[in-house]
Amino acid sequence: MGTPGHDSDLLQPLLDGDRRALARSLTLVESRGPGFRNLLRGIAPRLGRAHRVGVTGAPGVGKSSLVAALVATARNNGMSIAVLAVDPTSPFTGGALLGDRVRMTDHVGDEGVFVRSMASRGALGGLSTATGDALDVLDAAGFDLILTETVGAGQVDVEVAHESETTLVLFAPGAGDAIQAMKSGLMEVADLWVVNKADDVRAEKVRADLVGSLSLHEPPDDLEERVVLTSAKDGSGVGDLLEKLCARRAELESSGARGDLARGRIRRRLTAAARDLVSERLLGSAADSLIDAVVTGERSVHDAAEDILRTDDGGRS
Ligand SMILES: Nc1nc2c(ncn2[C@@H]2O[C@H](COP(=O)(O)OP(=O)(O)OP(=O)(O)O)[C@@H](O)[C@H]2O)c(=O)[nH]1
Ligand SMILES: [Mg+2]
Repeated sequence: MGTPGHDSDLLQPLLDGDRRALARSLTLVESRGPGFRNLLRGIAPRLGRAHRVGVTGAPGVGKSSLVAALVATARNNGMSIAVLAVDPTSPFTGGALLGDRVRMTDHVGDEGVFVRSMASRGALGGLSTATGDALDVLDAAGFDLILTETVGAGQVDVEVAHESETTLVLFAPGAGDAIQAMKSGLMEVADLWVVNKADDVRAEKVRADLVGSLSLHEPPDDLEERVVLTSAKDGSGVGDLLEKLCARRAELESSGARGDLARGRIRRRLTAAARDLVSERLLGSAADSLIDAVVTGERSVHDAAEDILRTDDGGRS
């Protein structure tokens, strides 16, 4: 079934947990290679198992270190875990991400851990589309937890947060700035706020300041609960954070909010996918005659836009 050649053979091994098939599936989907639509169609009925968690925060707050600590803790609790490191600036696997990988060497040979970096500048179809598709592939591969680390640069993090069910925003003494995070809209998308580097004596003050500024915007009842102190260095608080993640997952499930989140994600992705298709058509020669029609005053821009939507795609998909 499907396209001739080897890519159609990826689906079953991917669903069976084959890690080579997983790596190749991610490459296929990222590069929009032949058969990528078939693959995504094939995994569609198998989605929804993984808890999708975004991890963000200013450079140097300890995102990668905390991710590594969460991986270790999750493995000790028998959970399988995938890490997707999204770097919007690097056209290839940059130095920082390489460093992130090195910290994961403890888990080499462990089938329950999978680490992948995504250089999203090269990703066709835009960052959120690429991230959403990659998360689907990882979900279909059967992981309990998927952590997506982003660089804390603003819009990218917000986009990735929209692809996540739970978003952690990290702070740390001496690095990062709560006010900056407020400005970039990250505070609004956070579900849990993490003050990392709790081994540093200044961490408690960062926590208190954070609770103080959050209380201006957030309902006060569970605020203290949603601010978590961790040290990726000595591991303190990491178990507590994982417990909170598991509790939130259970709560999302039982309240029905998880389904609503999925619908919200799908609405965004559908919009993006439709926009991509329209953009593709605008690159095609059919657009030239429409442009001519607008130039000569025969059509308005808005009429021409509707014409594009009516254009037959020639059975391309
Ligand atoms: N004392 C202390 N240092 C930490 C802790 N977590 C991380 N660090 C240190 O902080 C520095 C930055 O850690 P990373 O994990 O690379 O931070 P990051 O947020 O991933 O950084 P970028 O990916 O560059 O944005 C490193 O030198 C870490 O060793 C912690 O809990 N306590
Ligand atoms: Mg990092």
